[in-house]
Amino acid sequence: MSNTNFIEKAYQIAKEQYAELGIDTDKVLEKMNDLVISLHCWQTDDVSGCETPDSSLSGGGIQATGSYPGKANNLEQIRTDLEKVLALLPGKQRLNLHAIYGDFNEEIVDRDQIETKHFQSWIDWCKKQEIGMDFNGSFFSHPNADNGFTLSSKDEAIRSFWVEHLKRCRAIAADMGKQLNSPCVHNVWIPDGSKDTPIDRNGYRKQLKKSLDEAFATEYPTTQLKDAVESKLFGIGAESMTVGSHDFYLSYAVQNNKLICLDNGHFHPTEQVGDKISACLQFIDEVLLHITRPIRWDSDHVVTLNEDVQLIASEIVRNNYLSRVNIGLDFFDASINRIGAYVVGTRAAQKAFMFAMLEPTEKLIEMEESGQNFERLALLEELKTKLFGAVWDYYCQKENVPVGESYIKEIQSYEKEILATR
Ligand code: RNT
Ligand code: ZN
Repeated sequence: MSNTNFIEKAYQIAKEQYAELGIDTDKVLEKMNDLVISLHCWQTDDVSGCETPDSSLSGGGIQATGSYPGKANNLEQIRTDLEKVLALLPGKQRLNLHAIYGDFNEEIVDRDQIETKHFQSWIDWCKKQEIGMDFNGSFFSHPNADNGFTLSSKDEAIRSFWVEHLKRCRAIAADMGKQLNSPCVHNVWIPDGSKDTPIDRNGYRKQLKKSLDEAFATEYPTTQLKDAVESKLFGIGAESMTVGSHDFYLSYAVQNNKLICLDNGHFHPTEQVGDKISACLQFIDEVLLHITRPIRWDSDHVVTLNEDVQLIASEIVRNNYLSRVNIGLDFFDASINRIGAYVVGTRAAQKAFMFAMLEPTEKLIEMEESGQNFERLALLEELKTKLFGAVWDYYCQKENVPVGESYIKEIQSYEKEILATR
């Protein structure tokens, strides 16, 4: 039997199995079209960016570890790699770009000088790929970020430099959204914080609020731009206090009708972002997610299909929140094949959503409401070993991308033919 037939046959059996639970797998495959994942550009080059020929990551508590060969060294290589990634993924994606990835053409353009023209070739690239685009101001790897404070700085020259950066990034993001006919989510994450116990927590938070108010003063239509703010618990070198904590940004988002960005690497280990979605969405219109896998001090390991990610996906699907949740990824691993990291991580997130769509939620709610909690637990456990893999494989086949582990070989050839020559 050919492999294609085998996959179809397995799918037919899975379809019958899920039908017994009242789930129509064909409909689930259609619903997967509603899932759009924003691919972060920064896994291609360990968050180095394109500002100067030798730009490299410094400061800000983001640290890429590893030196696996084949890292992208310029815009062209970044795009070639992203095209490979897109070709190996089923479903729909967007591009999530950081401001340090502009097309600066060997010119030195400081962060308070960037304009849409520096990102036009990216916008055109996205047009060609038929994908939308998201954007991020870059408040790290810069001399003005070296003393630990950016938008919350008490040094007026530094603070206003970063306010200008944010203003420009929002204008550029709105242009991206307008040109691509799809609202661009602009996310603000700053590394600001303190290694040791500070005295004036309040002073820094006041500064941050003031900076955000200034930078957000210009309004753009929501068809072009959606503003998000991202909190963090701690960073390397900022262990004692983070200015932009969750309390700070959630309050800011509620008061100012902004999106809160929930990065599941930015909370206490026993807190679950999956639990926060229905809490936040009672009060704000939309959230942005940075799906990742925190390990000890690191918030950015490659995503795998774990319970954390599953709860996030299940909560979104159960409540029909796909249209109110913007899904981004945030990981960077420099110790393995970087294209492989993307494909493993993105497919893991997609699997979590498909798994969620294959859940008989109404049945489970009925059990819950009638106090049948043993039954609820048992069914949830049984669902884990249903024929989910057969539905996933069939989906990949239908989408014309490598099925199952066969993408490993494709990445190995890409490594031999392209990455090894860098
Ligand atoms: C850092 C934040 C932030 C960055 C990217 C590069 O802890 O998660 O989102 O990872 O902006
Ligand atoms: Zn993040």
